[in-house]
This record gives sequence, structure tokens and C-alpha cells, in this order.
Amino acid sequence: MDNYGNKLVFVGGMGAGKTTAIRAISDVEPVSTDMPLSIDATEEKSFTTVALDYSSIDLDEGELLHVYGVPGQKYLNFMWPMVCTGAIGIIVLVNACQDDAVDSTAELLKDFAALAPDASFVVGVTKSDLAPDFQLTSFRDELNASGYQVPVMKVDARVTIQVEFLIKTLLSYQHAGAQLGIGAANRI
Ligand SMILES: Nc1nc2c(ncn2[C@@H]2O[C@H](COP(=O)(O)OP(=O)(O)OP(=O)(O)O)[C@@H](O)[C@H]2O)c(=O)[nH]1
Ligand SMILES: [Mg+2]
Repeated sequence: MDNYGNKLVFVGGMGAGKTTAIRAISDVEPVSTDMPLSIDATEEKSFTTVALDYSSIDLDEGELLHVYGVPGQKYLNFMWPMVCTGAIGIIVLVNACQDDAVDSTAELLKDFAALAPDASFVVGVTKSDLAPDFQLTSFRDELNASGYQVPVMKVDARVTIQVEFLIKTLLSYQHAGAQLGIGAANRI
């Protein structure tokens, strides 16, 4: 396989915070393909990614990371394989306010493990401040019970230090050679 360098990809549903997270950690102005939302626009969310996000960061002085984001909207999922080719790590963002947070995370892990078989994974749960009933431990247990053993943590995509911590967690798993749990491998 071609060498794509240290390529990480943020994935997740619409509004999970992919573009926001990439902007929060960028050393440079990110490449963005956000377009105005014609329907479902709110005061908080009026743009959506239609192709990809891209930026580069020097996380720990020396190692350049190439960071991409995919569109969350399903009808744009033809972009997913193109963006994910050669990724060493996939960051799944999921909105804590979603009723089907576990199922949609499991589906994303399954889909992206197929697209980036060599990648390590981490799950970041955004918007937990807006979901007072959200329980991280239950979420993690249910994901494990579905066959996905993967690091899971809360993250506010707007907060640089939290997004950096998520990426550092992913990289430490990646350096340790960790990939999705056995259960997940059986499901793909
Ligand atoms: N309250 C709150 N808002 C958040 C949090 N994380 C992200 N947001 C907001 O949620 C919105 C996320 O929007 P985007 O970053 O465009 O989402 P996206 O995943 O790129 O969406 P698509 O490109 O449409 O797939 C932004 O308005 C963020 O400010 C969080 O933890 N708490
Ligand atoms: Mg986006």
C-alpha cells in the first residue's frame, strides 16, 4: 500500500463535531468544504461538510499528522473510501443526544473497519453537556456487548486540549498495535 504518512480521519454522523474538532486542533487554516444547510439548519448548525475536511498538525513537536474529516450525511458516503484510504487511525465522533448512539457507533465501527482495515479506533462522545442522562459507562458496556472493544471517552469538539487528548489516546493504541476487538473482527 502507498505510504500516506500519519493519516487520521474523523468520522461520525451529521453534527457530531468532526469539522469543529479539526478546526480546534489545526496549526493552519483547515481545508473545508462546508456548505450552507438548506434544510434542518439551526442557529448552532448552519453548515455541513460536502466532500472532506483536511488539516495538518504537529501534535508533539516533530511528528506531522494529516487529519481528515468525512461528510456525516449518508448520501455523501461515496467519499468515505476515498478519504479513508491508508488511514492509520479513525476517530469516531458520536452525539450523546442521539437515541441510537450505541447502534450508530457500532455501525460506524463496522463500516470504517472494512474501509481502513489497518487502522486503530477511538470513540469520542460529543455534546454530553446537552445530554444529562448520558452514561459513559453504560454506553461503553453496550458497545463492548455488541462486540466492539475500543477506547471510549467524552469530548467537547470545541475544546482543543480534549480533542488532542483523544488523538493521543488513539496514537498510543496505534503504537501498541491495537485494533478493534476480536468480536468486531468476527462481525465484519
Ligand atoms: N454543546 C456542545 N456543542 C458541541 C460539542 N461538540 C461540538 N459542538 C457543536 O456541534 C456542532 C458540530 O458541527 P460540525 O463540526 O459542523 O459537525 P460535523 O460532524 O462536521 O457535521 P457534518 O459535516 O454535517 O457531517 C458545532 O456547532 C459545535 O460547536 C459539545 O461537546 N457540546
Ligand atoms: Mg463537517
